[in-house]
Amino acid sequence: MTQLALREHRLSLDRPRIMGILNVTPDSFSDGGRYLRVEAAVARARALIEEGADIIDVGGESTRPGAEPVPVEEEKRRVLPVIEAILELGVPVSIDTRKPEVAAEALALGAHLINDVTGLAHPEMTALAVRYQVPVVIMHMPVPDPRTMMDHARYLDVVAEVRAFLLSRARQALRAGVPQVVLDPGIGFGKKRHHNLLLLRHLDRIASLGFPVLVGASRKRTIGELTGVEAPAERVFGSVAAHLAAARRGARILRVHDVRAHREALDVFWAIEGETWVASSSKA
Ligand code: HH2
Repeated sequence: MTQLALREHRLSLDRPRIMGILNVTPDSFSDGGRYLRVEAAVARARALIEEGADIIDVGGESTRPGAEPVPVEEEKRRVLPVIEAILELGVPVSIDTRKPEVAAEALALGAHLINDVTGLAHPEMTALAVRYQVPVVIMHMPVPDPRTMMDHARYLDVVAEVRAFLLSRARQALRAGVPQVVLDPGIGFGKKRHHNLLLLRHLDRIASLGFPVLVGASRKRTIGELTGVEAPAERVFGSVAAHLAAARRGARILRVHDVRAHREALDVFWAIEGETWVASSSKA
C-alpha cells in the first residue's frame, strides 16, 4: 500500500486523489484575481474540500509561460495568511512555490507538502523538506524559469528525457533525506502540444519508476487547442478526459481547478478500472 505521510495526515494512494488548486494571484492564466482576498481564498478552499479535494495546493505566483517573477515578500504576503487560515480546515495543505523563503514560512505554519515546479532546483528547498520531513512534488521543467521555458521546448525523446530528469532529482532528494517524493512530468512547462500528449500517453513509463505520480493538465493550453475551447475556465470536459487517461496510466494525484467534475468522473472511473488495474499492476 502506498501512502503519503503528510505530517499529522496519512493519504492513501491506493486510488487516485485530487489536489484542488487555490491560486492567490492577480494573474493566473485561468482564475487570476478571484481569490486574492483572504476571505475569498478561504471560501474557495472550503468549497474545494466540500467538492472532494484531498489536498489543497496554495500558490502565490503564476508560472504560466512568460510570467514575471513575484518578489519574495509579495508572495509571502499573498499566501501565508491564507495557509494559516486553511490549515484549520483539517485537510493537507501544499505550498506551490519555487522560493525556499516562502516554503520555509509555510512549513513553519504547518503546511504538509512542498510543490516545487522547478524540481528542487534550489538546494535550500531540499534542506527544508528534510528539516520538516515533508514530501516534495518534483516537477519537470527544462529550465527553472517560466519566462524562458518555452524557448527550451525541444526534445529528442521527451518521455525519456523527462523520466531521466525526474529519476535523478528523486534519487538526489532521497539521498539527502527527503522522506518521500512525488513525480510530475510538468504538463505545459516548456512543452508543446505533442510533447504533452506523448507524456500523457506514455505516463506509465514514469509511473514504472515506482514513485507516486502527479499530473496537472487542468485547463491548460493543450486542452484548449484540442477542444477549441478558448476560455480556460470552460475547459472542464477536456481536462477531465486528460486526467482520466493519466489515471489509467498510473497517476495517483490529479491537480485540478474543477474538483467536483473530477471527483465524480474519478468515482465512476475507479469503480470500473480500480480492481483490474490493481490486480494487473500487482502482477507486474
Ligand atoms: N501547473 C501550474 C502550477 N503549479 N504544479 C505542479 N506540480 N504541476 C503542474 O502541472 C502545475 C503546478 C500552472 O497552473 P495554474 O496554477 O492553474 O496557473 P498559474 O501558474 O498561471 O497560476
